[in-house]
Amino acid sequence: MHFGRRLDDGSSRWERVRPPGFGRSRVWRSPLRSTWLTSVLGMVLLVALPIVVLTGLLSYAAYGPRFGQAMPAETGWLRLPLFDWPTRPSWLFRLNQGVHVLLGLVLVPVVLAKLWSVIPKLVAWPPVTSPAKALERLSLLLLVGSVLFELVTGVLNVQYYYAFPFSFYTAHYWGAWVFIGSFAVHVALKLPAAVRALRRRGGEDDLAAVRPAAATLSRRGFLATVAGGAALIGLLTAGQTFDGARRTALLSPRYRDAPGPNGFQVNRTAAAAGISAASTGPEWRLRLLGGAEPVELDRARLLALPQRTAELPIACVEGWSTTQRWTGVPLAELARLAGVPDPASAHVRSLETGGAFAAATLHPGQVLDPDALLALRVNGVDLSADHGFPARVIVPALPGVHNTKWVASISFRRR
Ligand SMILES: Nc1nc2c(c(=O)[nH]1)N[C@H]1C(S)=C(S)[C@@H](COP(=O)(O)O)O[C@H]1N2
Ligand SMILES: [Mo]
Repeated sequence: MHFGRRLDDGSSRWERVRPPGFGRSRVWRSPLRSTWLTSVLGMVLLVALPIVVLTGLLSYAAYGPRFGQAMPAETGWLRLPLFDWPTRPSWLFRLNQGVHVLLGLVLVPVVLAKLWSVIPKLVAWPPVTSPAKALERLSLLLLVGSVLFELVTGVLNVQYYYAFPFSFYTAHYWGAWVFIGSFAVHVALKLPAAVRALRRRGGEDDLAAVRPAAATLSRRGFLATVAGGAALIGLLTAGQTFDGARRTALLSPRYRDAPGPNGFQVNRTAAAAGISAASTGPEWRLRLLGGAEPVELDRARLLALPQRTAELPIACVEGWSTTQRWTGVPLAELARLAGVPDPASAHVRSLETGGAFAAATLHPGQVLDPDALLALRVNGVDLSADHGFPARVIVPALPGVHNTKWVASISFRRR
């Protein structure tokens, strides 16, 4: 494997067509690089990335009931979810999504460090020396491309920055499958060498620089720096899922409603959703559809029905979550009032028009859970405009985005 060094002497034909700049192995002079260092970082990723993948796929399952409708049209034909996402325990989605986002963010420095540690190989010249090498390089291209794509789209989503022209949901999902495939190939190809390098401990090898610069840091110091960066990101993010530590979540700023019972996170305000005060005033009616006749209820009628109170989390796909005390009418009761007591599904529509969050479809378990509510109040007071006044859906373990605010109608489908 001293191929690269010989080429650097400039004796071969390949060397004459070597591109200038970053492809030069003498550009990468850090003496810290070694197969041992790369293997340590690789082992961390080997354990942690499958957890990110698994929680990501579970999140996808939580999003998509198996019957069409709730799935974005582009992915509707792909029925990955093999089961209906449960409603219990109510913190299931909160935990799953918290782990997915937190671990994904914490791993950013580790992924970058690992890429940095193998740069000389990534820019090795000539790029391919055999068909087997060509396949390996293709899998690397897909691996590096997909892991960076997943991290970048994930971070942008968490920061509400929808700069890309495609659906985050679809792109992040397909990117994950490219990653899963290329990751499996990579592990199969590299694990034996990584284990050997870890057994050998230290030592120089073909990742070492051709003309090393003076070391400014030990390998252990480098690993400690990466671990410190990861820990710092974790500390500045984890608070978004713990009500007590909210102030430490400096990396996930969220608009919060005015202090008081409604003073928790808001993803989209009533103003941003185009909800007018007139449409939520005394004229507002909840329409229940799917039975023999449509049923209309105003807010006073809803408040006169038996109320139920439940402590339930709102857990956003972006990783933040918060548990509040919600009070309202059980969805099962509304299904009975509509004349469809045993529905196959419920399609909830918001007053909001357009936008991916203006409607959601619930499966029967999500309608009939006793704590699945059309909430009218939170923490003992009326919902604020930003939290969905006059009424919003709140269902145990349901992804935040499906807890539709400013509900206009619920359409129950018969079995
Ligand atoms: N109509 C409507 N409902 C909505 C949204 C929206 O934009 N429009 N945002 C959803 C998202 S993404 C989340 S996480 C929760 C947030 O609820 P909160 O703002 O009351 O905390 O509401 C959901 N319900
Ligand atoms: Mo959300």
